[in-house]
Amino acid sequence: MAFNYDKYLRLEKMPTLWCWGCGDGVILKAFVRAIDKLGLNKDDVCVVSGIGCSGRFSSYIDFNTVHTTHGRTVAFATGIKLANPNKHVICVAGDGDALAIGGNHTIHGCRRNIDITMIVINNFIYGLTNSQTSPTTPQGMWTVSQKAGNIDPTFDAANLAIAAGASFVARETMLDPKKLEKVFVKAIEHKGFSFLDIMSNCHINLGRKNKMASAMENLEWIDSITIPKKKYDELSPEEQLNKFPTGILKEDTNAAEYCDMYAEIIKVHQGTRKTITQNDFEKKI
Ligand SMILES: Cc1ncc(C[n+]2csc(CCOP(=O)(O)OP(=O)(O)O)c2C)c(N)n1
Repeated sequence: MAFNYDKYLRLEKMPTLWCWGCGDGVILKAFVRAIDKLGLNKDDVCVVSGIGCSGRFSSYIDFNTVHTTHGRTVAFATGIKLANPNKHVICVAGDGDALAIGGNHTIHGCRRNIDITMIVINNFIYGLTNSQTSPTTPQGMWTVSQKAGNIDPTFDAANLAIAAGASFVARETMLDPKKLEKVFVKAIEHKGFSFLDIMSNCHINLGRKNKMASAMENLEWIDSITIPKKKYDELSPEEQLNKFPTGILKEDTNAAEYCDMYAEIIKVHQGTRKTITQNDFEKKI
């Protein structure tokens, strides 16, 4: 039986504003299928997005949604989650949104290990605002803010999240929607901060200006820079250069989660618990 997308979409908002061939639509479909697979009630899901093409995500899906300011998805999501610890709170942000203006919020979300899923739609550029350099733009690429070629070293978003303390970190590309669906299911099921680096195309504002004029060419490039983690680990350091491993890169199911710790703080203030020591939240690794 055909999948009933209508159940989850705000049809009155269609067609989307996304360019023809944009990966955002593929990611949105995989996301909706993951929510369906998890059997979640629409009212138990809250999607928080920022500003950017990716920010439009929250407009098109019929869950609780917040279309907030640029870079602030994790800040809003943190408040929502602390007030509603039983809801599934999911941030969707572009690479600029999540790693440039919002980089600070992102690392502290990871550090706190709050039970939020963060989907970074990484198209390697500021898409909505026409091609400014983002933290994931590869060096040498033409951007409107670095017309002689980007000289800024590229962030590995997943490595950043791992180092900052996220307890679940994965990377996939929009080339394989089935894999996307599976990793969304895993990330949402995971208790703690789950960070997903989802590589996607922007052939209009990255590709066209960097010899990848069609969506297909842009996707072939993404395919050429990604490699399953197992194979990546077998490469020499020289071969690993400028390549990104895909799959689940970190999964720690024992790390203390922020809402759980916060619940204990409430007990202290309510007088039902005496105090809290550092040992109470030590990671059980
Ligand atoms: C505080 C603030 N600064 C700058 C902007 C302008 N702005 C809007 S979207 C955007 C970048 C979009 O790039 P990204 O976050 O990577 O998302 P994409 O459009 O590629 O999905 C910028 C700089 C803004 N809206 N608000």
